[in-house]
Amino acid sequence: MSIKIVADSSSDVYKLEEGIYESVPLKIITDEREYIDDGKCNVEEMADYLASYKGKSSTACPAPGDWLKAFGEYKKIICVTITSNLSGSYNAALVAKQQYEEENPGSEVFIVDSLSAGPELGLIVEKIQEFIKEGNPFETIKEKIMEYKKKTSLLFTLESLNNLANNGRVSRTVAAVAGILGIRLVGKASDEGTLEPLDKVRGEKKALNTLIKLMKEMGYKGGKVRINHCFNLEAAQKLKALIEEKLSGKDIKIAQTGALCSFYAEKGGMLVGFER
Ligand code: X90
Repeated sequence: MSIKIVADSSSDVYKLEEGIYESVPLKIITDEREYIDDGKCNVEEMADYLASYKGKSSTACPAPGDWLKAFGEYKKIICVTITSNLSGSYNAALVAKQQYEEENPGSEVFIVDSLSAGPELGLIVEKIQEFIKEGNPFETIKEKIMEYKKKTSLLFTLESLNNLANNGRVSRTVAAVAGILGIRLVGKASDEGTLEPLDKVRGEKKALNTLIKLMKEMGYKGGKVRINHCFNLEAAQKLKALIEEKLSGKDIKIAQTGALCSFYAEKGGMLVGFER
């Protein structure tokens, strides 16, 4: 039995080395341009363009048809979406699931609402791949992945929340905190899948130390960490070293955020997904 994993592009996972996987793109839209987050998008060019663009910019989640296309011809599909509290992606996947199962008797689509974004989805996708590789039945994978999800978290540090506020994903009051030069907002994905501010700090060093302190408080014990940064490789590398040194972290990987996460995390932003 082959199982297909499908995730939206908020996961920053565009392909997997092994297994059957497909990423479904979100889009970044301005009055003049449209960027499709398909892993081929030039994120640096997009960031530069947006920095000089004065008009409105927004994003769009996949339509049910986009999910349907990705489901393809598979009998068993596991689908991972960005938090349903900030995007319509989950609902679109749900509509696609109903249609797919109706049109393909015997098929099943299981949807995981990550209640998160970026590297926490990455961890979930990786784990599903692992469960499939181990030869677990579909039913077992469904149970195991929901258990796993309870033990993963997302922390972030953001230098600007302009795009989040302009698109109604965070209140103006929260966004204003990071509007002051040099101030970063440190927060987490809440249990409801919203942005929960935890601290405001000045400077990179303070931000990194705060992340370390929070990871410890949240129960990190040396498990997997995935750091996705928006043009801030140096800080990501420093964070990795700190996690290794202070929290005995071992399996830590660094990646650049894709188009959707880069749009919202903005330059300097960092997303940290980890196992508790
Ligand atoms: O449907 C759409 O158009 C997409 C909307 C996405 C809005 C949120 C994206 C967040 C990206 C920013 C920091 C991490 C926040 C995590 C909160 C759960 C990453």
